[in-house]
Amino acid sequence: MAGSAETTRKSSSPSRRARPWQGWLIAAGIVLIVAAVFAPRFFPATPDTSPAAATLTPASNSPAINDAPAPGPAPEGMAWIPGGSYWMGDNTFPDAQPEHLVTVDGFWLDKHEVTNAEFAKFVDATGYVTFAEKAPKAEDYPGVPAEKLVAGSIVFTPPTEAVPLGDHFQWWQYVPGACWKHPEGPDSTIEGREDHPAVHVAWVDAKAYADWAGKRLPTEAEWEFAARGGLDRQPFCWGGELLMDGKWQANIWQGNFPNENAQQDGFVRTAPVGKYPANRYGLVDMSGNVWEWCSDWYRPDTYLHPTGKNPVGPEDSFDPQEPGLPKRVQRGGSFLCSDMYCVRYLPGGRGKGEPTSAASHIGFRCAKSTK
Ligand SMILES: [Ca+2]
Ligand SMILES: [Ca+2]
Repeated sequence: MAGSAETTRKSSSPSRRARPWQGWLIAAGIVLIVAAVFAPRFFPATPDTSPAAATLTPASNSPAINDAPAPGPAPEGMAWIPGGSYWMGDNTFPDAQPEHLVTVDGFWLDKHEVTNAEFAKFVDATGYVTFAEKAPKAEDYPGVPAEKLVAGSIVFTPPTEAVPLGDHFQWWQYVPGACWKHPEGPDSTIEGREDHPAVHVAWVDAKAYADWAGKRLPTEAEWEFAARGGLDRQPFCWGGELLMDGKWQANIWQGNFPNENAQQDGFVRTAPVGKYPANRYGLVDMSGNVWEWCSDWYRPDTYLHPTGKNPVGPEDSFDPQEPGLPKRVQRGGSFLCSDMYCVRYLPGGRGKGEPTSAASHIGFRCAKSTK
């Protein structure tokens, strides 16, 4: 200790006479300072295109929800979503980070998922046949025997015992004849479920419905803005806690997935739309019940290239889990989501599906622009 104190004392003492090498040091220091100040003006650095550079930090910005009133009376069944800036994403999901500031214009959004009754009107008016109702074409499935090429869809078929969660074939089954009119297969019906969300609707079917209705599918950014209901980076559409006053706020899954559904929220499969409280924009079932198609292509790295205002997603799709299959975004999770298996019922969670794929937990709702 004594030695170091001595050294400090010596070095902090002003020297009486500068030595020649000290002068050179001072001159070199001045040159370096001047270079540091002026060099960037003449030699600009390569633009930093890293995600961190493209993304504003959450601490420095706050969302700004537009306060302009709705531009007119709401179309039937739709809510005014005012638009504004918000933090999109959820850093707890690998494909929903980084959280980044996004701006969307105001728009209309269906208050609830499109119901069986609504979908039936579309089919009655147009004679539309959904993808799940069409037999797969032999040329699309070379080598598959003709007797196997039957129309159908994927139905949640829970096992009776606990199974490893890494193998979804343990609870998903291709059921011939399953479609929106027969959600669990040919022997099932939507009678009595007219106010449940339509399921087994592929992206192409949802778009056809939206076109017929004079609407469109929401972008992923619009969907998440609406789901958050003006709340800033809250984990749930309704706030910070899973239950409010001890009550479930969404139709998801309770119990051991996939074999035991404790149905504390009252429903094993789909629930009638609007069984749970609406969020601040008057929207119901933005979490759970059924997944909802968005217009965007899916990529896990979408948020690494944020575009700021009214983003419409990437120009192409890539899913590392199935590289050859282009996929569209789904949002909101379903009645099968739980903290044990699929937490993607959170407003920032993302899902994905091939545009002609359907299942018993996939539906949609529509948006409409103001112009
Ligand atoms: Ca449930
Ligand atoms: Ca939903």
